[in-house]
Amino acid sequence: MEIKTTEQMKQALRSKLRTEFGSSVEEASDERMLCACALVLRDILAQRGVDSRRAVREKEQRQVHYLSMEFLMGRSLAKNAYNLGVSEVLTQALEELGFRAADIFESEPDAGLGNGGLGRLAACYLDSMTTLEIPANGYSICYDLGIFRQKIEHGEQIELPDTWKTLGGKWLMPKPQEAELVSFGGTVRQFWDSGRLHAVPEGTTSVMAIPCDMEIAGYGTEQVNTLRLWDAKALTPLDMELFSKGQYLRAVEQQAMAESIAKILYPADETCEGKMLRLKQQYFFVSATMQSIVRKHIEVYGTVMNFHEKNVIQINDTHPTLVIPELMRILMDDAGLDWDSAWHITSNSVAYTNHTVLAEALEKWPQQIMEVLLPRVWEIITEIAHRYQAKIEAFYHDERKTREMAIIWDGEVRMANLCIAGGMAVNGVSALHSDILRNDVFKNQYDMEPEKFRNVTNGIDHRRWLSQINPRLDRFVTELTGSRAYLTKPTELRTLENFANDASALDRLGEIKHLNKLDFADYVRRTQGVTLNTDAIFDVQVKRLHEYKRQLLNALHIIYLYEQLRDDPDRIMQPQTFLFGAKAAPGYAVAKRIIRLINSLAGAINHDPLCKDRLQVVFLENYRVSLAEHLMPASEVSQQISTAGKEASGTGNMKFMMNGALTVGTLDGANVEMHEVLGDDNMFLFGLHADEVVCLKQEGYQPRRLYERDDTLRRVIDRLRCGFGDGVSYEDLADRLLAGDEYMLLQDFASYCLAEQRMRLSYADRSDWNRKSLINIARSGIFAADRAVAQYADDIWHIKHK
Ligand code: 26V
Repeated sequence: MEIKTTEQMKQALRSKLRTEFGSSVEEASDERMLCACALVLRDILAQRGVDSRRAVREKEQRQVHYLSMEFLMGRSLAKNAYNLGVSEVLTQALEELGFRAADIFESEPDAGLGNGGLGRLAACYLDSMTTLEIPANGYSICYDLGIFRQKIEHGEQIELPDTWKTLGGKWLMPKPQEAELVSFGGTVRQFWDSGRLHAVPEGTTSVMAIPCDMEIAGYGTEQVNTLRLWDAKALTPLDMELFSKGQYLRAVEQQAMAESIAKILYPADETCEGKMLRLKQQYFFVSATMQSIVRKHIEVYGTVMNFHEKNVIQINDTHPTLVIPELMRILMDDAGLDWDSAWHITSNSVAYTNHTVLAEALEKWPQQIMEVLLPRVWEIITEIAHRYQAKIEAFYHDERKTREMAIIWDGEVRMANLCIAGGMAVNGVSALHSDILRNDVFKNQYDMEPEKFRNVTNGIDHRRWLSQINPRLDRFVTELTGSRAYLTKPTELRTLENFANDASALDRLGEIKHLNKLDFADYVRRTQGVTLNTDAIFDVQVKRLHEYKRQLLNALHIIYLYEQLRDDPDRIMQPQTFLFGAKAAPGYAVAKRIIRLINSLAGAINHDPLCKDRLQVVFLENYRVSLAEHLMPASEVSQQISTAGKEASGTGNMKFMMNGALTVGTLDGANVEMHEVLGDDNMFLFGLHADEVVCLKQEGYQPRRLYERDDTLRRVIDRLRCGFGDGVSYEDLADRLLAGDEYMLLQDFASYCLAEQRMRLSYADRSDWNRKSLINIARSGIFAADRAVAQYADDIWHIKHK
């Protein structure tokens, strides 16, 4: 049934409530109504999905398969309604049925199947790939529990399970008839037959992978793509043989083992050493995905020989690296190809995106675990490693390079090296990051095969991150640019600059920001019971908590302001409200201490009458996609202050810019490209550049010298040691800075304080500030995911797009 009018929507909702829940409209709670909405839209999506897939088969189109351990989808109701063009009728229908539409949208849980930037990027790209009419599918795991919910108790992070599926699962369509079997362990028996070496696994344990599909709508297109999430099920509910022998626990053990695979998303940011379950997750989703792709390919083409012409496998970081040996395995063991043919197909199908240069984050797996868990895959990896080594030796004749570039070394498998060896392309996610990959992290590989290396600067879904979440700004843009063309042509935002000297337009922009701040303050009061000072600058740092992102530097600066105020209580100053949001990996002790510190600092400042209406610090609990959606429109200052060279790109930076916040930041990741379009006038840069960081490290960085020489800095660090009146000392953090300060906070401290000061000064001239804000929005179009995805399609996937 087509749904075009409010009446039709009401009818569809009523009927869903009756048939799915045996409920009338009057009986339905908000949650139940939310489910009805999801099911109504899912029906439309499912129908379009069938048509889209048929078209791909009939036209024999080339397809993209985007593999990622994480898709941080957030909420889907508003998104799907927007893309299907039924936002207004849905809102209207809900209101007429006696519900508050806003409450229904707000009652949807986030699908938090990701940790941070990497997972959110995958979600934004699904939207753009579909909007650009690229036949594309995402693949991941259907985690029972997404990223943990964060509570703050006595200033400390508490982790709670995230049971998103009860409501969020309504978008999923289980397809048990398309299940695949994934095998672990056992041994490999090899034998020669008909002139070919056969490999047959024996004594393996199998787990069933059941696809749960989420259909993805695009904007302004009938096309629908699929996000396929694999759920894990045991082959049999229990082992009857053991059961009848009375061994009840062992009888259900295998089932529990199988189903633990899709139980929970790893909260990353810890090294994977010895995490057997994580490797099981990786192979489980990779193997199921590749079997499913090859099976469908053969259904259409009857051969695997043209696999690489019809499919491209994009892998999001190294987590799905096992696609390389797995595709080799399927092509050789199942399809009967020889090594060279299988290698030709594989190495022309797979492309790899790198998302970090932090040494501790480059994935390595102990050989032993691989050997035991994946014996056949291990054999194939050994052979790839062997051949790659021969290639390196022939090219370099240099033992040191052979060691550095090796795929297997010292009993470990280096996943990035395997990706570069077995893939057709490698890309970084910002210009600076891609340069660092070429000139430093993967220099040897680059010198040997320069043609493989690319850059694709990240982008965000600007329809979600501007148009949907900031309706006031959306109307402003529409009016001033004279159309809604920016929704599919994000660089149209540029025409806003015609109003850079139009006083009334600038005033209106300031007014929009102010109203958004009031809305956000209202939201924070309702959800957290905290009252924000809406006359203060909203100065925001939201992202995962990590030392390299330097939330601690932000805190040091706040301590500095607080000390200034105590020295001179009559000081006239620009009021500032500092907002933080960040989850720390549960095992990352230092990160948790920094959260504790921010909360201590908030406690002291917010209760000190001296700070009233001048300084405020708020830690926003449980930062997630839906909270970001409330926050971005209200933000005025965006903190992007990582140590230069460490943040691969950042994408939060783009969301802030698009919503008119001004950046205080280092020349790191995509900030560099923001600076290229904005210039010094429209952002507040500070700190060492990436090359200077490297030099200073080489020369020998001595943070203690800075502490001794700089009185201001010394006071701030000493204050950290004393704590903030709640009996907690931060001596450990102070010592960490003095002893090593790996991320050079002390080095950048003075320059950071100056940048903040320049920012406050600029804020005082409101029309000038609004002009800068307008220019930020106007020039943010290049950071749209549509641009990034089009580049992937042109430069890596070689696939047509709208
Ligand atoms: C992982 C780990 C694991 C070991 C301990 C340290 C550590 C630190 C970071 C990570 C995350 C690696 C992957 C990741 O999420 N990268 C992010 O990807 C975003 C999308 O490209 C990008 O914008 C962020 O700059 C980048 O940090």
